[in-house]
Parts: sequence; structure tokens; C-alpha cells
Amino acid sequence: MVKSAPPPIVSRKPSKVEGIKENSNFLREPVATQILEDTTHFSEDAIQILKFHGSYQQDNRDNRVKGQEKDYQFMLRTKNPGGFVPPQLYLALDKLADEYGNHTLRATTRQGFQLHGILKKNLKTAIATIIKNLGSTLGACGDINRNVMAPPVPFKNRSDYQYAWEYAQNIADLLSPQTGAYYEIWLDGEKAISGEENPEVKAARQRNDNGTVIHDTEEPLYGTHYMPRKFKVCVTVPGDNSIDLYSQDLTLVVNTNNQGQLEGFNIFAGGGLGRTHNKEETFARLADPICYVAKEDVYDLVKAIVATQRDYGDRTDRRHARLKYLINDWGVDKFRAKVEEYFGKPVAPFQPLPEFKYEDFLGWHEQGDGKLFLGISVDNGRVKDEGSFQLKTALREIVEQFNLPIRLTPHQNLIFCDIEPDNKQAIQAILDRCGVVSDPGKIEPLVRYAMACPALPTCGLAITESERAIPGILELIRTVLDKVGLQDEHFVVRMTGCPNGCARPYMAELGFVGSAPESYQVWLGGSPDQTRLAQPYIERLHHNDIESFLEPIFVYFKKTRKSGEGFGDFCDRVGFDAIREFVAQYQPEPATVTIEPEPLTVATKSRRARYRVSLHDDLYNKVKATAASQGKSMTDLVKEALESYFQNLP
Ligand code: SRM
Ligand code: SF4
Repeated sequence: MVKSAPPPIVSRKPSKVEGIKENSNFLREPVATQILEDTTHFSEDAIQILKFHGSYQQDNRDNRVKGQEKDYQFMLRTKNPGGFVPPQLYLALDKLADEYGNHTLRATTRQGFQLHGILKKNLKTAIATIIKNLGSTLGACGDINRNVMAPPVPFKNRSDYQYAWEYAQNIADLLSPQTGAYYEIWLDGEKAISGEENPEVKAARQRNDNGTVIHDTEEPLYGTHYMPRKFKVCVTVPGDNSIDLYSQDLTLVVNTNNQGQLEGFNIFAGGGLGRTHNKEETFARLADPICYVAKEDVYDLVKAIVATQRDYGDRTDRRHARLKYLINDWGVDKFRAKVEEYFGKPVAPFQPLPEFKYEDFLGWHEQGDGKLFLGISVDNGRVKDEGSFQLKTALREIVEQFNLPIRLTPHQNLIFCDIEPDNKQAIQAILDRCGVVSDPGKIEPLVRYAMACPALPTCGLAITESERAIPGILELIRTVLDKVGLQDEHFVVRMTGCPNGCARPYMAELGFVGSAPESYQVWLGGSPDQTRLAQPYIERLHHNDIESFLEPIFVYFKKTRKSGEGFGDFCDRVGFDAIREFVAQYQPEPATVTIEPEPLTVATKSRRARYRVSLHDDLYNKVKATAASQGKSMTDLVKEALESYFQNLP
């Protein structure tokens, strides 16, 4: 067994970020000095340390002008275990978005909120405001444990869900950084007003039987170098895959007995999605089942896994530093054996689990204690007011009037919890007045299950558009589905502006991954419940070619699918060779244009009736070319032409 065993000496040089962490005096410098300077941005070293405080330096890429200083601004990310946002915090964030941000909030794919567009001079006030309103940004980014996810659905009569939330919070506390830097910098040393820490968690953090703790440092679990890379944890219940469990570094699945009492946890590890185009050594990977642990030992096991990655994760190459590469390189058996050394005893075998399913729980539901919850769909997580669509106003009014807590979902949506049935009508009236659809049946299902990352203009790593492009692309997909006679079909579409995978596109049935300006790598074959990895089908598809690319694949799907088979399962079953063979000999059927009774408002996600009109190929191609040259949709062009035709009729 290891007793404070040092990691093997690596022959290669540690990456630059390792030195920056080492010199930061536990996340203090150079941020503490530079936040006091009257400048628009931080140095490269400070940017790396700032991430641990929950902020990214960005610039508005729409405003870049050659030779001029970038339009620097900051993104702030909150850490909310299980996606829980108390009403006071929500109202503070809403106000910060207007006072210092870009007037929007963004619900993230890990159940946090992001603010964008904050200037350096306002950063301290913004972070201090979040802390004083029961929130935190500490550890939301950086080489450290990130937001711990848990299923957002607030079933109050299900003890397994209660345990998932409780342990998500406790593991977040266990792995929280202990440095005083955060409060020194943002609150001038004032300690945050926070609840008493669970004594069990506190004791577990300090316990050091087998080298999990580094002595005499401000950070007993992390040491001066923190983790080699980001570390992502979730806690769920058997069967609930709302947290995309296979994509996490560490997943705990609650196990209860017949009386609903907690017994222990099944453990998965080694999932992760980030990759780099044309670098085969980087890849998306599903988590493996590792072991089972009794509830009494769960914190020690989490510490053992963290310590294994801390001490053996690759600190020389940041592209090879996540836990998934360590497990991939070692194999599960060697990894498990090393974890057992830190754990101090053998682990128990993984126990059988039921199939995992995904449900979004949108709309009105009972929560099991007489109260209601309401799941609201938020397009790509962007909470905003735009024209008659006043989502931001609606959410603020609801929280102000009814003091409701929110649970953010891992699919960029949100759930209002603990609603008194008597208040249902008044809440619904606010939503109706603000143009927010609460009936999930009225939401276009492609939109409902889709996700896109922010990409341009804020993300510095974006290769192409994502959040701003996906509404048009979903409309296009719907048009093609209608055209080939699959009007009622829908599936999970996810898009990212680069291969880092922030909206988890590799788990989708149809994934678009930015690979060049206006172009995407396309992934097919994920499952509707996100239990299987998709595969790359084509490296670079220009967005203008999406329609002609999808049509033959959808026709093949329609002709040869099994009864009830979904699109992702179909692609996985028939395989890419068969799809390619069909596509190669495909003869397009006479083209059609979809004419809608009124414009489809993606913002409100309403699903409206559609009518189809058939055109011959030559006329269809003329409509398409003219619409493109005039920068209009084909539907608008045909509508205009028909209106003018009817106006001129005698
Ligand atoms: Fe992410 C980096 C946004 C979830 C993998 N991610 C970024 C940055 C900070 C860009 C940067 O480094 O400069 C993006 C900020 C964009 C902006 O303008 O806001 C960004 N990631 C997001 C969010 C906001 C996307 C969203 O649509 O909600 C998500 C914030 C979650 C949160 O609240 O913590 C977000 N990122 C994810 C996920 C999904 C997840 O965690 O479940 C992944 C894939 C899972 C994984 O980690 O393997 C993900 N983000 C990455 C990576 C690739 C990591 C890797 O192992 O290679 C990067 C780049 C990096 O770390 O170098 C990245
Ligand atoms: Fe940025 Fe890429 Fe993440 Fe999208 S996937 S937010 S483009 S890092």
C-alpha cells in the first residue's frame, strides 16, 4: 500500500501552466495585483489563475479590428451543485447582467449560469455581489473539480433523488479549494456567509491514511499544482441520465435498499469529450464502470480517485492530461489497483444497473409533496428579452413575486421548484404575457432536445458559429424531414463551434462540430438517451450543403428503419458503409418547398402547422438560387412571389 507515495518523476517538462500555478501562492497572484491596476485586461499568467476564480478573459470577436486593441470583457461562471439557484442569487444575477453584462444570462450544460460582457473594472463588484447573494464562482473553471452535477427534477418523495442532491453538495464541498485567495481578492478578506460545513465532509477532507492528503499546505487535497486539468463529477440515480453520465470524469450512482435508505454508490470514471481535429491521440471517451462503494467509504473513495489523477495525470501535455487518458493508457484494472492503494483496501465489484434514460421534465408536474414544479425550455440556455419574447422579464417577475428556487438542468433549461398549486394560474399568466411557451407539446421537438455552445462572438476557441447558427440549421433539418415525408420525426441535435465538445455533441444522434469557418464535422449514431458515443461521418460540411447532405440519409432512414427505430439507433445499426453506399446511388425525388402559414418563431419555439407544395427540380433550383442571392429563405421568397401573384389577379 502507498503511504504518501510521491508520483514517479516524469522525464518530460511540466507544461507552462504548472509553473503558473506553482508561482501563484495558492491562486493569489498575479490576479490580486493586477485587479488593482487601471487596465482593460490581465496578463497571460493572470488569465490562467483567474479561471480558478470562475472568470475567463474574452473579447467580443464581432468587434475585432486589425491594429486596434481587442474589445476585452469577462465571462463569469457560477458553481451551483445540482444546478440549485436560490431566488436571491437569481435576482442578483439578473441585475448584474443588466448593470455590467450584456443583458443576458446563459444557463450552461453543467447546471451553472454564465454572465458575459463584464469589464475588468466591474469584475470585483460582480463577483462580490454573487458571493454576497449566496452564490460562488470559485472553481467554476480552472484545473480543479468543477460544478458537481445531479438530476434537476425535484421529486420530493424519492429518497434516491434526495441523496443525489445531498452527495452532489457534499462532494462539491469535499473537493472545494481551501485557499483564502478568493475571499481576499474579491471580498477584501471578508469571509463569505455560508452554512456550516457538514462535519463528516470536513473530517473526510483532513483524513489521510494512504497519501490522499498533502501535508503542510494550504490545499490538502490539491497541493500547489492543483489538478493536472479540469475534473468533472456527477451524482445520479439508477436510470436517470439527465446528467450525461458517460461523459464525466467521475460518476456516482446512488444505491438504495427496499426501504429507500442509502447503501452505497456504483462508480464510473474516465469519461470526457474534448478533442482536437486531426490529432488522433485526442478523443471523446465514455466512462467505464469501476467499482461499488459503501456509503461510509464514499468520501475516501472520491479522494482516492482524485489523488490518483492528481499524482499520475499527465502534467506535461495539457491535451493528454484528463483522467480519461490515464485510464485509457493504464486500462481499468491498473487504474482500479492504484485507486485501491490510496483507498487502503480492495474495492467492491460494480453492481448491475437498469438502463439509463433521458427525460427533460418540461412543463407542469407534481413534485411529490403537494407542490408543483415547472420545467421551462431555454433555447441554448440564453435567457434574454427580444421583441415580444420576454423570457428574462418573465423569469425575474416569477422569482420576485413567488420567491421560487430554480434548478438548472444539464440541457440548458431550468425548473422552478416548490410552486404552491394556488400560484399556478398567476405564473402561467406571466409566461403567456411574455410569450414564453410552457407546454412542451407546443415546442418544435428538434428545438426542444437540441443544444449549442456559445461559440462566437465570446468564445476565444470557436472556429465557427454555434448558438447563433443552430436555429437556422434546425429549421433546415425540419424542412428536409418534411420534404422526405418524415414530418413527425425528431432526434437529438447538438452543435459546437469547435471540437472541445461543450454542448456534448459526441453523445447526440446528429452532432455538428465546427471544423472550419461555416463548416462542421458531422457525427452520427449517438442514442436518444446519450448512452452511446456517436462517430464522425464527414470531416467538413459547409452549412450551405446541409440540406443536400441530409436528404439522402433521411430517405434511407425512412425506407429501411425498423418500426419505431430512432435516427441515431438506425445510423448505428446499419453502419456508415451502408449509408455511404445508399447516398452514392441516391436520385433526388422531385423537390418541394415548405410554405408556412406564418413565420416560424424559433425564439418562442412554437410548433406550427406546415403545408407542402411540390415543385419540379428546375423551378426548385431557381427558387433556391434566387433566395440565396437575395439573402432570403426560400419560404419567404415563394411567399412574396405568391402574394404578388394574387395581388395582380383581376
Ligand atoms: Fe467548455 C472551454 C463553455 C461545458 C469541454 N468551455 C470552454 C470555454 C471556457 C472556452 C475557453 O477555454 O476559452 C468556453 C466559454 C465560452 C463562452 O463564451 O462562454 C466553454 N463549456 C462551456 C459552456 C458554457 C457551454 C454551454 O453551452 O453551456 C459549459 C459550461 C459548463 C459549466 O457550467 O461548467 C461548458 N465544456 C463543457 C463540457 C460539457 C460538460 O462538462 O458536461 C465539455 C465536455 C466534457 C469534457 O470536459 O470532456 C467542455 N470546454 C471544454 C474543453 C475541452 C476539455 C478537454 O478535455 O479537452 C475546453 C477547452 C479547454 O479546456 O482547453 C472548454
Ligand atoms: Fe467554445 Fe468550442 Fe466550447 Fe463551443 S465547444 S464554447 S466553441 S470551446
